[in-house]
Amino acid sequence: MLGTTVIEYLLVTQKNNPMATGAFTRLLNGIIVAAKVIQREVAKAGLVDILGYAGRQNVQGEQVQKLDDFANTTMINRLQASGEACVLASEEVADLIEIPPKFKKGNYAVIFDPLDGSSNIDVNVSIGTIFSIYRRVTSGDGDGTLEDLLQPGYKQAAAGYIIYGSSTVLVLSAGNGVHGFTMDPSLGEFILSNENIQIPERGKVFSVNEGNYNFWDDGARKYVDYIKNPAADHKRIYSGRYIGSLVADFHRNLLQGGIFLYPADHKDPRKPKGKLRLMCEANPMSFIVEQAGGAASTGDQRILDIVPEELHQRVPLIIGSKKDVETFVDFHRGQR
Ligand code: P6P
Repeated sequence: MLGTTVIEYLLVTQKNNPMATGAFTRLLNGIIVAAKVIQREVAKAGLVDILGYAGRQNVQGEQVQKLDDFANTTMINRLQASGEACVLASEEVADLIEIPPKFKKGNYAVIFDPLDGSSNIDVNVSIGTIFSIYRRVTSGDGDGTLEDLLQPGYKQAAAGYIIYGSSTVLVLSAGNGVHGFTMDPSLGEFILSNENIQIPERGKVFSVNEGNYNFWDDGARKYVDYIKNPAADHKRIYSGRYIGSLVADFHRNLLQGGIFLYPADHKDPRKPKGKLRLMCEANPMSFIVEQAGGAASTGDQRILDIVPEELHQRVPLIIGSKKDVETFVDFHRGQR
């Protein structure tokens, strides 16, 4: 029912699940509160001295902006305080993040990108928080371990993102479809606005940084040449839309149809598999897109089947409308 808050929605859906104890709702409430706090800072980022670089680099070797730090600390604090997480990991932090003794430890492991697309902060482009939730697999009620996090994406209990744009929208899937909740600033609540989102089977938009064209392998180049050719057998004119913020590009394609590509490229020998991270970008977005009827692949395999080897590993990401992703895979495998 539209007009429902996200917590009311969870309580209703949880009511129908005898296994539900309220733990998941308490964990997600931690993320919701963090999102509200982050959104407040993002909204005024241009007004206070929170812009500019914090003068340090994150584990990816990228300059960290102050808002990155703030979002990271906020997510960590709220998830720890929820009492429902046993271990955390962040795109901004090299190693696992433990739950301090003063907090109860729960049965969920959470990995997140606290502010993805943060290089766009200074130019007022939409950015977002991305999160991925797993059930712990280690026994006991003590600290979680790397084993609780390095699970293949198909084992996610839930995944979602918050996009801080013209409006602030939480998109969430707990395995029963994908639902969007838009922040009502007058209430300070996320209100159900898009129930059971389904991505069109084929889109008319492609999102890729063509500046990397000469660093791609043949399959990626041939695919992009193909969709840019209106005389090709797809019989449509694709529009190129690339914002350079995964959450923004993904969200548009989820609602309107389309394909986002960050193929492997040979530009940076340190990143032979492309730029995007498996655990805190590719897996959560792939979980969501499959729940919405779409697909996500490296070109060689389904993203959600990848058995992770390390927290910050990178993967090629081809994601969006099912038929568009399938066509890319054909080109990638040299079958077209
Ligand atoms: P490029 C932002 O830094 C990010 O991780 C994603 O949000 C975005 O899709 C991608 O990098 C953009 O990368 O190399 O095209 O600037």
